[in-house]
Amino acid sequence: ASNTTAILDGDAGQDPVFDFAYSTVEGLAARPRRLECRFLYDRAGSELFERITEQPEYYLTRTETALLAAHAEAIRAITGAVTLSELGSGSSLKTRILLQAWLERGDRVRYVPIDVSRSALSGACRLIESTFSSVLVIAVNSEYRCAFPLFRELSPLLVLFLGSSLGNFSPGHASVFLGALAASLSADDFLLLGLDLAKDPEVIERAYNDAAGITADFTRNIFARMNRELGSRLNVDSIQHVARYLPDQQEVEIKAQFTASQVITVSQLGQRFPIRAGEAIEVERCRKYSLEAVLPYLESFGLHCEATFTDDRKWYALVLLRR
Ligand code: AVI
Repeated sequence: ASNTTAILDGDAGQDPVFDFAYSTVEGLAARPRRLECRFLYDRAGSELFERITEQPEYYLTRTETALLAAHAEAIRAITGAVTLSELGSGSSLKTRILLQAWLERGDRVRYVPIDVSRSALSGACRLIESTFSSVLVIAVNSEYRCAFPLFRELSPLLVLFLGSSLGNFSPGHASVFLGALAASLSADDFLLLGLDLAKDPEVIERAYNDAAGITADFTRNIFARMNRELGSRLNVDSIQHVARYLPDQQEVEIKAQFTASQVITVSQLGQRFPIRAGEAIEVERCRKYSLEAVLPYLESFGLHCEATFTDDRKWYALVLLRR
């Protein structure tokens, strides 16, 4: 008899459905119950999120895009002709504004989008290649952290982390992420962070309770995904989206409230979770920032503020940091 040794690639054993099942079971067994918001973004969820960004109440994307358009040249003047890399690039729509500013300075540009969604990456690559023939695109299909080791090779570099996505991380996760990201950058590399600022609670609550109900569908989609992938048989119509802004915590708390009792079955792992009528499960947190507090926090990771760009209403900020 001969021995057989199997060597698995780091990611190769990772089955996305198992990952979702395991995380769902962990979150439903916890108290208070909560789901990991990264599972909101399957194909249907990503499409719903794109529609959220078009809703009149959701000011974040529109404001950030306007800031990029107004300040792309100033950003390029500070960073010089660096490689652009984007974490969670999605459709790369906003990034085209920066690519345009880079090309106007006559540079050949290298763009490295990083995203877990292969379909979003290939769509973005096609779009960029057809719009900008002199941009070299190297797309990386992975979780953010798996791409961090590449950053040394890509320096000099500007990493983009836009959309206030940092706000969806738990405080612990945000600190680990920023520490690891800062450590992966070389001296004089840059990070451009998009951050939604604390403001009138009514404006914030409206953004997460749009009249067309798209954000509500986005919340319910994580349960629809359980039906599709985990063999759950939930009536998603009886699940209500509840989004409240907690001013003291500067966070929007998004919950799914069950209006009737139901059982969440995760067949792969042989688990059942009875949910009572009225019970709420947290699906997402969206932090809002004040520049006075966030700049010293970023500095504590060795990320030095080079410039901040805000709109007239001070609703949103682009923060350019240097390592
Ligand atoms: C992706 N992220 C920054 C969005 C936000 O505003 O926190 C996700 C979102 N959830 C509901 N609406 C938008």
